[in-house]
Amino acid sequence: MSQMSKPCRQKKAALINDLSGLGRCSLSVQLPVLSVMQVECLLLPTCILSNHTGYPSFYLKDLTEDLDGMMDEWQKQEVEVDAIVTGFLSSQKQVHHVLRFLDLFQTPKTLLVVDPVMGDHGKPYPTITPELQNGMHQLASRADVLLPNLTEACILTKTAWKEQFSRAEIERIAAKLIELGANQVVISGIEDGQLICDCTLERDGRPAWLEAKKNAQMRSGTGDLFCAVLTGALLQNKPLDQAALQAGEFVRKALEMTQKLHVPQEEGTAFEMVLCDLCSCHSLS
Ligand code: PXL
Repeated sequence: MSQMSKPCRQKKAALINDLSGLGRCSLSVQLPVLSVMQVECLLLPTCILSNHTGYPSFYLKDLTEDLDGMMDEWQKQEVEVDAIVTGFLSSQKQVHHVLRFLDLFQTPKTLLVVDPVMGDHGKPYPTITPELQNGMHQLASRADVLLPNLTEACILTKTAWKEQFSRAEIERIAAKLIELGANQVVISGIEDGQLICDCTLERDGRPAWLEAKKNAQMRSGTGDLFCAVLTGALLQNKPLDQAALQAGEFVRKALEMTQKLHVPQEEGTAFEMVLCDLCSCHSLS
């Protein structure tokens, strides 16, 4: 068969996350990132918020009751995806819907990326209940790639929070996340003095560290950006360490630009200013 007649296919990802109107997080950052990385995105919004929960108040419209109807229609359309990416869930009930989504659309070839969105800086987000923590635990156990920040990694492994962890301690936490069932783990955005680090661990592998000089304060939405770039890179068949490196570099550059622009903390990361860095044309295979 000639090269010309070889069938080509664009990669597809289902994004299960909230839609926050203000503050640049979740679907509103993941969609542009993955689109520019040439991935077709199918969106399953878990809830709609006026703004993310880091603002002093927020309006939340829960879409739990709508998820089954959306999935049923997707099933009728015989939707097939290369990746499923999960993020912010508003309740334990939504975990059950995500598990049903996996039963319907996950195949042995599907990459399941779980971002167990639950908290930051040692504190759970205001929407997190003990039941939802248990649900996230269940979802994390099924992940091909699990992407917690250090707060979420501690919640999932029932590790008491403290301001400073040694690298050996963090590696043990990563190992516990693998024991939980995840195949690959990246604990991202670990602040270590003047450094910002990511710890990666693959099942049967050894922990590896990526580190860069901290160039700006962390902001909400950086985990969502990291997750989207990493997923896009994995869908371009890059190995985990390279994908994490690309994701980390993108977030750092976006944060640096955000600082230069004096963007208020709540308004998140001005990733739009560096989005074109991700835009290289890849030939289809
Ligand atoms: O960036 C994580 C995130 C996602 N979705 C909502 C949030 C947050 C963090 O605050 O509030 C609604």
